[in-house]
Amino acid sequence: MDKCWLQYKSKPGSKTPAFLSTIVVQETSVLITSAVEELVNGLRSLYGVVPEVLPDKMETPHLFLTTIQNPFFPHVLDKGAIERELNEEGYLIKTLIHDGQEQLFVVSKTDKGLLYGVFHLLRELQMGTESPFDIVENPKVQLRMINHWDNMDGSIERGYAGASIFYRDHQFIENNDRIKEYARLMASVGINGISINNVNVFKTETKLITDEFLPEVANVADTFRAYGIKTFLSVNFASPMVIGGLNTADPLDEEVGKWWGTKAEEIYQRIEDFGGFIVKADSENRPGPFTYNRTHADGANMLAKALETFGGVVIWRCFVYNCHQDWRDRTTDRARAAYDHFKPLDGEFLDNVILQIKNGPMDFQVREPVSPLFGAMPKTNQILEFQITQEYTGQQKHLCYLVPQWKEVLDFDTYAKGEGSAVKHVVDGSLYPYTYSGISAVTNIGDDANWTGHKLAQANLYGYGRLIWNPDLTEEQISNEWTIQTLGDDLDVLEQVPRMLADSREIYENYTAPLSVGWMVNINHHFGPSVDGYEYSVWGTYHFADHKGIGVNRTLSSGTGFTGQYGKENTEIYESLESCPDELLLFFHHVPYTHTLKSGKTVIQHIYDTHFKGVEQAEELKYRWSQLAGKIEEKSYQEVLERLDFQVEHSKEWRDIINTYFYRKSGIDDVHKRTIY
Ligand code: GCV
Repeated sequence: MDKCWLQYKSKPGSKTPAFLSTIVVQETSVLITSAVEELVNGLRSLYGVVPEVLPDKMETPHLFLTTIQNPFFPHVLDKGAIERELNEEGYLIKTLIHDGQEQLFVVSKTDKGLLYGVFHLLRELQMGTESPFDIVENPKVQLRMINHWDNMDGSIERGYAGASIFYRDHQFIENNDRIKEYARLMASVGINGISINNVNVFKTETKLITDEFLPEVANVADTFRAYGIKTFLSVNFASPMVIGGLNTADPLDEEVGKWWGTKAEEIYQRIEDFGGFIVKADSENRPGPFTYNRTHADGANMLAKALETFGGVVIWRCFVYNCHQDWRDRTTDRARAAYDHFKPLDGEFLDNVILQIKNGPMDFQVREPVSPLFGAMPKTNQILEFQITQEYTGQQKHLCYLVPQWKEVLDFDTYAKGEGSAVKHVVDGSLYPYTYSGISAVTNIGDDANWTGHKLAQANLYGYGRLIWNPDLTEEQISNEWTIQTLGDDLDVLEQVPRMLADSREIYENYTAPLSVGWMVNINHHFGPSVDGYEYSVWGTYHFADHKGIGVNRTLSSGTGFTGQYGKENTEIYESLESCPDELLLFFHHVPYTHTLKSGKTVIQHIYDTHFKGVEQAEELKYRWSQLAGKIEEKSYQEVLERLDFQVEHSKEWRDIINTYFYRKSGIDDVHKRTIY
């Protein structure tokens, strides 16, 4: 099994710093056991020596792990200052010199903070950082979650890296080893919550909250707990009918409320720190409160009441839209849906309800604007949902590093409370006094030996964790860290790989759907080009290309009015053709192919140019990788090479289909007279 970024490969000639040969730890807990185990194994692997673990303070050099709860807290440290500086999950890593000898302290308020501190220290050591250390870290985001779309038959909805690590044939997999390795990986980047089943909750999965499966859910929760991760479940809103014998799931029905109350009690009896429920309701044919003419607030609050006494939360997804649209109807705009449904309910949700909002108003396209719902609900807890799994971004067969996209979203200014109201401040809870806030994402892992199918897609998983710990980290810092830890510190590798990652999203964007129009994929599986695949369908995902032009008019003045859902400053930017950024043009405007972009090119020439360029860039990616032969472990090298090879061929398919389609539609020649079919 691939160790991903937790390789801890020894460096030839590296000497164990004296202070790492003894670990002093005076407290015990499951989390501290994990921290010590990580440290011992990590140091053994890095330096080839097994450090001694002692319960007593030493005069000789050592590494001291301690929380501020420790009755023997070392007096050389300023406890008051540390208490002020750290939050519940933060830590301090500090070198002090005592009698001319270096001592290293990892200090936190809680056991979880200590575990995070240990992972950070190991990361520094792995990256070759040398003492003295003086690090203070606090995660900026409270809930740092991963969502699984795993089904109990072992399949994963939109999974591109093998089968589920949790389930097979409608049962839990008995051996927990893989889950433990996963928990280590996730804790190492600070993930603190994981939902373990698909938000589309089918028949068997509905029973995850029954005695049939709860003992095994509890088992998984034990494994995650040892790494500071809370377990969540996606639930079926119709459960009272499907497994409860009731004839309604009406959220205002007393029996329904009672049923969920009893359920919650049963769950918490087995899993004391259970995180709560994720709910996809009235979305893509899943049941929900609309059946009973109730609102999303009615539905969410009913579940929230059931979980309230136990400290659980309801994470209610805002991915609600009409998926039975008539393509002839130009007045309904799917992009408007989340805001239209949820904004009017601001203030109606209980305190332990959190709305989970996808980053864009449509659905995880390679580029789309940021959802206008962020910042628009000051009285309702919000978390942001990203998609690490590459559903629309090449399905882990193409290289597409998503950290740049996520950073754009987090840095986007909503202007909700004037300039500086970035999405990152909504989801870190600093813009409004939310009780809960955070970031969630659909994971990209499966049981493939390398976890993510495309080895380089591990960078997305790593990058997600690191970025949501601190949204101000630069993309470069994250990709450098990942590369050194995963692929080693060869100078050529370090020169090429982070650059390949950095360029990859734009490359993918270049040869796929242009200028944010999105969706030109084959239906259902969403892989490969099909320009009109979704054009005459029920899904609300149209580009409206005809012989004159393309794009969706979402303006207030003459379109669907979607631009009006943003704060005034953004409405103005998107509303006007002059100020709308080129890369988002076709999301907001329908324009003739001859419309001139800010770049000075016409739309049609931009389409041709980017598609030719995208293929050249894909070829270059492959070339850059091929230069690293012999510098990267052979199996990974070959696997990535194969995928890059596929990407090149597939990008040609994209280029030729897209260019040919628009050439035939528009009848306009490429000014450079390249081959278009
Ligand atoms: C889990 C998109 C995906 C679906 C997914 C849905 C969602 O529509 O294609 O597979 O369902 O989003 O986020 O609920």
